[in-house]
Amino acid sequence: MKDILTWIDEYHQGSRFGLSGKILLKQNSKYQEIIIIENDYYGKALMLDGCWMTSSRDEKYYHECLVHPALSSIDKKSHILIIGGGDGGTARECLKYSRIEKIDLVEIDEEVIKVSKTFLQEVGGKAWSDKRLTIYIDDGVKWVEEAKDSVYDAIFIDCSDPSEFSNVLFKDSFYKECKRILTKNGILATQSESPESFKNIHIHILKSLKKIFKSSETMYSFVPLYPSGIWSWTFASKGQLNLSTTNIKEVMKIEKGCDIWNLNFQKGAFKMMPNKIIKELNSKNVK
Ligand code: SPD
Repeated sequence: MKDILTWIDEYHQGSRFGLSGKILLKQNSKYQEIIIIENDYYGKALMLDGCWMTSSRDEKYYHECLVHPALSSIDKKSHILIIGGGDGGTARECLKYSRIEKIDLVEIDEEVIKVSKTFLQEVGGKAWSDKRLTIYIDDGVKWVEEAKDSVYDAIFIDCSDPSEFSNVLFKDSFYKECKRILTKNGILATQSESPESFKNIHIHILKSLKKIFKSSETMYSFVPLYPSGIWSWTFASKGQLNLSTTNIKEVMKIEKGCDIWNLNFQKGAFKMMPNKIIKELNSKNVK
């Protein structure tokens, strides 16, 4: 007998972004609804509280862009913090660098990790068994507030879209605490939403980081599964950002192992800011 195919949609501003397939899991954790669907083209996809998070086919569009611009510019033994990232994709990309000594992954929802390990094994891959990775089931905001000054060389904010539950991860107070716990030239890397389908929050993130850090830069690319496709990642530092300048042998090797990111792709991606976003960033009317 044929499997029954169901449509699962993310509803967004009068549109829906859907996948059809077989639902492998639908459950509520303490924090959110978790769905896994298996689609012929995207593979297995994870949805949290009605929003697509990742899929085994297109996750590299997202994780490679979040991690490599930052880590290909850090040329020293490093201690990394990942906030969220319970599917393991960000940790997997970080662990490609031999100079990463220790990663603290702080995920509030243990179920996301369990479900990802069960259904999305290829996303976390070998990261889950790498001794450099330690998982803490905890609140990322509290973790950052309680961390000592200047302890992390890079912080990756791998969070969901803003919601009642995740709003705190987009606040100035949180970014200021991240700045405090970064080393002198440490880098904050965050997914910064879509300039199209989440324009207001996108502008808010860029303005906040520009105001709080000495330097910040935004790159644009696409994540096919997310509303409108176009997505962004922003990098900030209390020192001068010099992204992907450690053009050493290891970076070249990592580039070869990537599906999406490479140094040339990145060069273009940092020049892709749509004009309407430039205008809004330059306008005096703060929203
Ligand atoms: N619209 C979805 C934004 C989600 C960004 N985080 C995805 C988590 C993948 N590790």
